Amino acid sequence: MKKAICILKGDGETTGVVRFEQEIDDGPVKIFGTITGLAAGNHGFHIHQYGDGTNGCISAGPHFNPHGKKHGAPQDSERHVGDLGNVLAKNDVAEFELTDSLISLHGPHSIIGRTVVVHEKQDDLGKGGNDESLVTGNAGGRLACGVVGICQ
Ligand SMILES: [Cu+2]
Ligand SMILES: [Zn+2]
Repeated sequence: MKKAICILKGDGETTGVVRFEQEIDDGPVKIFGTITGLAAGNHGFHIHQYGDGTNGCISAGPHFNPHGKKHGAPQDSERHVGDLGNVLAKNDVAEFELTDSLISLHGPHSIIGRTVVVHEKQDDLGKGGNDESLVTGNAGGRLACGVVGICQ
């Protein structure tokens, strides 16, 4: 079993802890955690390319996209590897458990050393009808982020 963890922080109130578990090497990754300080509703949730925080969450760069695809929903074949969809907040808090079969904790799709970002707005999953939708899902600002680290 491989495990990883990410602590989310930003300029505002938003903080969180996200855990990743991969039972078998090329198997699905379970993603679960809690993020607080979020307005009620959906918030875009992605793996961004770089683990660079020199200029806050902005230096994490674009969505992790090793195959040069367009932005999409987690269940789409046309998606960035880093596209994990949305997390839903109720009463300031998002508690979630997702499973993804494209990200990995090793190999070419490894997210270790890359950045998790939670966004201000809902990710439209590439269905927004404009160019930006196919790049970022129109998810808006970056509320909090953190680098994915190896966990015991
Ligand atoms: Cu993002
Ligand atoms: Zn994307």
